[in-house]
Amino acid sequence: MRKSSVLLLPLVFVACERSDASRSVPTLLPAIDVTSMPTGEPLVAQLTQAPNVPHPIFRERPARVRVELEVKEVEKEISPGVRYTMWTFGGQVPGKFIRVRQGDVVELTLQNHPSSKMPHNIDLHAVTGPGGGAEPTFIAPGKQTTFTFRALNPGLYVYHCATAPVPMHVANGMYGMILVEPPGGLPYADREYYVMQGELYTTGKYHQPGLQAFDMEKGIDEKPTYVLFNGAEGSLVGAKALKARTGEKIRIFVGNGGPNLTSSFHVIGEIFDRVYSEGGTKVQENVQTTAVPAGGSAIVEFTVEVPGKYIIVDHALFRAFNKGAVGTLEVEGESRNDLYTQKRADAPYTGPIVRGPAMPVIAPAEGPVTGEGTYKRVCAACHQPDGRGMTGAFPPLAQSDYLASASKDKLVDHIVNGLQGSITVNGTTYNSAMPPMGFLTDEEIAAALTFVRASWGNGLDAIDKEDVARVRRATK
Ligand code: HEC
Ligand SMILES: [Cu+2]
Repeated sequence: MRKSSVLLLPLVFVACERSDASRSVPTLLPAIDVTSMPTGEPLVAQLTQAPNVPHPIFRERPARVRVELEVKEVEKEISPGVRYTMWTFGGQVPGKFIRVRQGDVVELTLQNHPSSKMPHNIDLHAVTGPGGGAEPTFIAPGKQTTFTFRALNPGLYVYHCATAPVPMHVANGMYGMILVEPPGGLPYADREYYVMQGELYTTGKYHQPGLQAFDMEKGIDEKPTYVLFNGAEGSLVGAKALKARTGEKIRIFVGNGGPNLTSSFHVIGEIFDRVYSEGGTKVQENVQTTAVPAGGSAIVEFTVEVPGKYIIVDHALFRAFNKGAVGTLEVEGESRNDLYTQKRADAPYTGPIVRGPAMPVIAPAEGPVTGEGTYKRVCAACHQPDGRGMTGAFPPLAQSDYLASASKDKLVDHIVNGLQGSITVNGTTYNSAMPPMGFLTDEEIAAALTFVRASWGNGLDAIDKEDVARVRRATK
């Protein structure tokens, strides 16, 4: 919660203490000094519209920073054929992204466009001071005003309009985010994006076409017609999808304007390596879904390994499927079958996949790798120690015409990637499945196949581990 002005004094004192302590520890970063005013001409903050984020701040010390935001009431398409008069900070929903540094003195000018019908103001959660700036920024249409605050705490903060009726102004799109970077900034990321969730309460049903009005009853009941990312259905799909390449580290600044719901923010098929929960300083690791409260935020970071389309959702799934809360992240790059295989052709249903004994528990290899050893340890449970298989379940390897005629590469592929579907061995049809055994080393696979090919009178030549390595690479 916001600190009252009574709390401001001890806070400044704590900041001084911290700077004293850091003096004894050699560091490249200057301690945060909030007792003296930054000098020099004010810098003009470059604000961005979602999903873009302003450049990181490399400044070594606090500065005076000028932020200019204009409130405009504009009719927008929120879904194909559905229109709504959004009240915006900067012409879009969510409002423009502001990026400053801890200790900065922010001079914020709020303009209310002459075409507006309502007065508006701004409450920034990054502000220390009662109301977060709401009272000094209250302005009628066609007016502007400036107020100054000091960004004392680092973090990712929501801002919103706080003019009565406040929930209506927020529901109409009056929310955005301000990032206050710690000294030294956040760790490097290849791409940064801005995604903010919000609800819309329309008089018409979901997808009912035409210009929709605000429905106060639905708002009070907390039953939104739409739950959207970045102000419109489809704002993050197709040509507007977020983009990345495999191997890149992605950071998403996630916000939730609400005004009512908590978001269960999730990217399908990804795990957040790091989450700055609630937009604060502590990092949580290996998170599937992060809770983003109304009027709150989270910074999520992850590296994308596998190319393809990742769907971004509020995992309260009716919101994703029936209220619009869907976005996409499209990742380009080399496929990674070692991490994730694509669907193979559908095989006819076969009943229990492996008939006969269940998959044997394979003991770890002991001592040097030999063909016979690997065969006994891995293959013999199904194909039997004498290689004669089991009628109706496991085909023979002894004197197998399939083995004799299949190419070496094909045999290797069967072991690495498994084998299923119908095959005929010595006139008998088997329609079962051999599990993939890619966990075996190249050497083990080569040795086992060489043993099989040389034993039981098969009289076939050796397969070497380079062959296995080549096939493995080719089928990746
Ligand atoms: C869990 C049981 C199981 C294990 C373990 C297993 N196989 Fe198989 N194997 C099968 C089944 C079942 C088939 C037939 C698959 C089908 O019907 O499509 C098969 C087919 C084969 C074939 C082709 C058909 C033939 O008879 O010539 C070869 C070669 C083969 N396996 C070699 C091996 C080798 C070498 C190993 C050890 C590295 C091994 N298998 C381990 C179950 C197994
Ligand atoms: Cu407003």
